[in-house]
Amino acid sequence: MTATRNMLDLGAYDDHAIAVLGLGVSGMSAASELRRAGARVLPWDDNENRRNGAAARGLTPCDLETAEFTNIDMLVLSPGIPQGHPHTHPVVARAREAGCEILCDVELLTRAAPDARYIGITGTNGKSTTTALIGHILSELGVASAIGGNIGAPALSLDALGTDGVYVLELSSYQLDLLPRAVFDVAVLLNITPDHLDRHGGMDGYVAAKRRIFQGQGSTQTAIVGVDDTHAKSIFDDLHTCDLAALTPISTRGVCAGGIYLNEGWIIDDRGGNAEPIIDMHSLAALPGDHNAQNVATAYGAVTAILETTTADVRTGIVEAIARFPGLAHRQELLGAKGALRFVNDSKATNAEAAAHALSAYENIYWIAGGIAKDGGIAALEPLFDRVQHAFLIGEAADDFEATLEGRVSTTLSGDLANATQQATDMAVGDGNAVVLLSPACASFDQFPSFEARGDAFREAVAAIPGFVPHATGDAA
Ligand code: UMA
Repeated sequence: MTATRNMLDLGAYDDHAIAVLGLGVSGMSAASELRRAGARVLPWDDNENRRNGAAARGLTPCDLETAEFTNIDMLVLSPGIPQGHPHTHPVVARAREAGCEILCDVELLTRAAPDARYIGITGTNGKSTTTALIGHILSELGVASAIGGNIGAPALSLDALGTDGVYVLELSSYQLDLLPRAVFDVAVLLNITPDHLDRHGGMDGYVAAKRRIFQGQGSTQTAIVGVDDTHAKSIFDDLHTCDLAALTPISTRGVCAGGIYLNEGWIIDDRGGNAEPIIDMHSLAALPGDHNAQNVATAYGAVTAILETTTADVRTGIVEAIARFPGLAHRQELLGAKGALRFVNDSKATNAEAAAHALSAYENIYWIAGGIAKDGGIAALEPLFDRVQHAFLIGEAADDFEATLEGRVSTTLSGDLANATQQATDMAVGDGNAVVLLSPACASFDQFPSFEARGDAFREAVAAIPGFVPHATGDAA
């Protein structure tokens, strides 16, 4: 039996002329849902294959570079399409000239379901884990909820939730630039470090995009902000001038008055001024490292804010749900163990900065790395090399990585992932509390179609190891 979706009501767009530029994940979903609601959809993509794909699904492409925008009600833009830096897409320029409203699918969701509640999560790092964790906690507490946005499920593919429902949306800086009116009941900014600078014309533009998550918030809305980096901290300081229901700082650097913070391994809630210990981070095998403490503290803050309660029952429910969170696939995902030897899949780490999180989280590491390196390779990871017992190098970057590691870490040129997994296991078994860590610091495309395929291949290779026991969710070993 096929499950039926509880569709969003987009009836307000019946017979409206709506241009949709970009027919990838978000654009195709927006075009299909709007057409279903009776809108006259004008879909376009610069890539001919995408246009043909849309045509095969009954959406007739319309060249928006020559369309008359004065007759078009709105332009739904895919987040990846530039609208200022490094250039303005010509269709965006035409729409602007004609005064046509430009927005993204997330804005349409907030307009289609105005009575639902919204948690928006942004930040340079950790937003997918935090989004998934909040969604997981709400669902374990029995709250109708759905997660989507940048994490993968496009906003208009989500179910209608009704007035008690909570949408938990991961928002990229690209999407935040395309939200003219959306207001989040709980808006979360985890952190800001340089990223996507080309697209925002530099750091100021990037920070300004992140700041937009708090736009329109007032006395019934909550802002939650990580205060451990200077950019996010300065936004936090600015928000003091706003009349908010609550402004909560998050820190992993010890006591943070009035906030939620990590101190001596525990998440402490000091919003009520009584420094209440909430959860021991050491008990969360699927969420290792200080960056995950930031994600956990933030998720706890967001859930209690949206539920407007921290009663003992709710707190216990949240803590139990966090303990059962399996982690996200391919992001420091604990696959399981052979005896004391753990296997961690961090295939999503496609650059050195991402791999740094995993290398910081463990101490006795048998490291599988390589693929197609980014500029700078793994040189920036040098302060973490002491944690690596041996590196097993794969793919195009293997020789360069071997040169960087020379004199610091012993290496094996393993060639491919299957060899690397076998060799790392053989060497690491019996070495106390060791970890075989796939955290490649590289793109996967030399040997795999995607980082997901690379992580899946690692999962399969590990599952075939005699004596391997998969990680049971909630097992805090
Ligand atoms: N296109 C054009 N002209 C252009 C540029 C792109 O026609 O000048 C077309 C492409 O041919 C393609 C489509 O636009 O067909 C792609 O649109 P898109 O890049 O916006 O990507 P989507 O497939 O719609 O996926 C988007 C998000 N992608 C980006 O923001 C780049 C996905 O985030 C998100 O999961 C998805 O919507 C569902 O909401 C991915 C991402 O990489 C994970 N995000 C960036 C990040 O996390 O760093 C921001």
